[in-house]
Amino acid sequence: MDLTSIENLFLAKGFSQFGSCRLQKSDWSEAYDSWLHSNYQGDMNYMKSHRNAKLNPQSHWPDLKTVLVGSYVYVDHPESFDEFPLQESQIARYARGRDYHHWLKEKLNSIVVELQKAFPEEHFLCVTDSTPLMEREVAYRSGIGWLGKNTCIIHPKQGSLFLLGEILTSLEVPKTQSEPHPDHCGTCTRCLDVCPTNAFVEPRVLDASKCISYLTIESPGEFPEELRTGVGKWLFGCDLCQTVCPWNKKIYDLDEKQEMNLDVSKQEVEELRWILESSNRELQKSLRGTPLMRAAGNKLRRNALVVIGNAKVKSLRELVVSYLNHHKLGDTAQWALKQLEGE
Ligand code: B12
Ligand code: SF4
Ligand code: SF4
Repeated sequence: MDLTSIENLFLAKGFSQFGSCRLQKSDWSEAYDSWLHSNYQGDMNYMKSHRNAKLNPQSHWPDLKTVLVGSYVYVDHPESFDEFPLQESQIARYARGRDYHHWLKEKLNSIVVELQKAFPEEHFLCVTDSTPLMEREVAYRSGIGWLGKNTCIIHPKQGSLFLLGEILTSLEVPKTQSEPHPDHCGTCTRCLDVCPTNAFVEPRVLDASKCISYLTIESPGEFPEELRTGVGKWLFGCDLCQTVCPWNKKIYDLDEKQEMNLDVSKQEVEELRWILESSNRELQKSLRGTPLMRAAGNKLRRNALVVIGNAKVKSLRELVVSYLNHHKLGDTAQWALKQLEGE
C-alpha cells in the first residue's frame, strides 16, 4: 500500500485533507514554553504535564516514526441528531452533535484496521485532541494549512472549520508531496479585533484563560467578572475568530453579527430554563455522547446564568434568584440578577 492508497483511505472516510510528516521534536517549543511561562493555560494543568511528550514525542513513543494527519470539516455537523437537546442555544459548531472524541476516533480506528491488514508488523495509534501531541504543528508540517493569526490551521480552499485527527505509526512513509502552506493572513486582523474578551496577546498567541471556549468548557470555577459581558450568548465554546475569517467566509455563509446579537428566541429561553431546572442526572442523560457532557452540571448552569445576564432574560429572574445562595454559583447569580435589574 503506497501513500496515495493511504490518502484514499482517509478520503473514503470523509476526511477533506490528508498529509503526513515525520514524528519529530517540536519546532514550536520556544513558543510553547513561553506560553506556559505566562500561565496562558489557566487551569488546564495537563498543558504542563503533557509538555515533554508534546515537545519530544519520540521520548514518549520510541518506536513511532510517522504521523498521518487528516482534517474533517464540521460546518454541517457530520454527526448531528434530532434529539440534540439544545437546538437554538449558541453553541460552537463542532459541538452541535455527537462528540468527535468518539466519531472521529471511530473513523481513524477503521482506517487502522485496513492499515494493520496491509502492514501486520507495524504499530498504529489513533489520536484526536486528548493525546499529548502538537496537532496544529503536525498539521502545518504535513501541508494541511498555515497557522492563522487566530492560532487555527487554515487551508486556502477548506478554511479552518475542521477538526484534526492523526494516526501515529511505526511505518515509515515518504513525506507528502505538499510543502507547508505559506502564511495567507497578510495584513488582516479581523480575528484579533473581533475577540470579545481580548484573548489574543499578539497574532498567534492566545491567552487561553481569557478565551470563551476555555471559560465555558474547561474552566472549573466562576468567570472573572470583567470577562462575563464578553461571553455574550455563548453557552458552550466560541466560533467568532473563525466566523469573521475571510478564508471561511469565502466558502461558507457565515454571519458574525448573528453570533454577537443578544436577542433570544422563545426556544432559547426554554433551553436556559431546562438547564437551570434539571438535576445533574437529567443533564447528563440528555447530553451523553455530545461534547456538552463535559459541562453537564454546574459548568453549564454557570454558563446559562451568564447568558441570562447578558441577554437580559427577565422571564427567568425567579430562577436566577433561586441560585443566589448556591455554594458554587452564588456570585454568578448575583451578577446575572444585577444585569437583569439594569444596574
Ligand atoms: C488546549 C486547546 C484549546 C485551548 C487553547 C487553544 C489555543 N489556541 O492554544 C482552548 C480551550 C481555548 C481551545 C479552543 C479552541 N479549540 Co482547541 N485545542 C486545544 C488542544 C488540546 C491543545 C492546543 C495547544 O497545545 N495549545 C497551546 C498553544 C500554546 O499551542 P498552539 O495552539 O499549538 O499554538 C502554538 C503556535 O501558536 C505557536 N507558534 C507557531 N508559530 C508561531 C509564530 C509566532 C510568531 C508565534 C508568536 C507563535 C507561533 O506557538 C504556540 C506554542 O506552541 C488541541 C489539541 C492538541 N492536542 O493539539 C485542540 C485544538 C487546537 N482545538 C481545536 C478547536 C477546533 C478549538 C476551537 C475552535 C473550539 C471552539 N469552537 O470552541 C477553539 C478555537 C480557539 C482558538 N482561537 O484557538 C482544534 C483545532 C483545529 C484547527 N483547524 O486548527 C484542535 C487541534 C483539536 C482537534 N483535534 O481538532 N482549544
Ligand atoms: S474562540 Fe472566541 S473568545 Fe476564543 S479567541 Fe476566538 S473569538 Fe476570542
Ligand atoms: S481573520 Fe484574517 S488574520 Fe485572522 S486568521 Fe483569518 S485571515 Fe488570518
